[in-house]
Amino acid sequence: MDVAIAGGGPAGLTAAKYLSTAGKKVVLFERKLSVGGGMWGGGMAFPVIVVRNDSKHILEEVQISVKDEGNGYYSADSIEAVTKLCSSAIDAGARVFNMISVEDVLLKGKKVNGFVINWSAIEIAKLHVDPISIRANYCIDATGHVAEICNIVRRKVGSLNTPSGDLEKERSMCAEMGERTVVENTKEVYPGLVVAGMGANAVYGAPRMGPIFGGMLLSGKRAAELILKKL
Ligand code: 48F
Repeated sequence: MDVAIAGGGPAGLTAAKYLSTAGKKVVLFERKLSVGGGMWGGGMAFPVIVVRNDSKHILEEVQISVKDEGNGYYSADSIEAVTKLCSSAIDAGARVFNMISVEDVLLKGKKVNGFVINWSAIEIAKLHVDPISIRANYCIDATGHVAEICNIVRRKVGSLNTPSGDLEKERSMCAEMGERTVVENTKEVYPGLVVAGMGANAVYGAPRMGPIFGGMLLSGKRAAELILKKL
């Protein structure tokens, strides 16, 4: 593959959409039965998400209706947002697999070179079944707060491209700051591995956010742009 993505939340789906639209061969693995991650639940399970005017174009590009709430804030239906974002990625050519967990990475020299994957059901049941691997020129960690793939790489190689070399601690909620930093922190955290979405703030020690999702969308787009420059 050109790009393999771990996690089908807003950041992973947006990255898949832009990379596929640019003609890249993209695969996305989602552990759960459904993609969408934290986006389904909107804010406190009311199916509404909020974005700012800097990201609403990403929703509009895939025909998601947005409502002007004033002061530069817009709302959208979270169910419509997940479903249209995912179908736009698939329409553009991305292959999305649900119920598959990324459990490890392939390392070639000092570069992440693909994922080791297994069925989530096997993982959950703790069955002794060997996984398979897939090669990709670039990988994206879009696993959310847990930043699972960055944690795996950190354990394997000892040091990431962060100020301390380690994963920093995610900071407490500050939506305004988090919306900005999640885009700034979307980086190649180790050669071949870009971290996007909430994982980017978790890895670089920036704040979490509430039901504001524009930063996640912009982060997914930025991950795609970073990778497109390299491929
Ligand atoms: O958590 P998630 O929605 O990540 P995101 O795209 O967006 C974060 C927001 O939803 C929210 C927020 C908004 O302010 O803070 O939290 O950064 O989606 C991550 C997806 O990755 C899947 C997980 O099931 C979820 O759907 N996932 C996690 N680990 C793995 C995985 C794994 N090892 N393999 C495959 N999928």
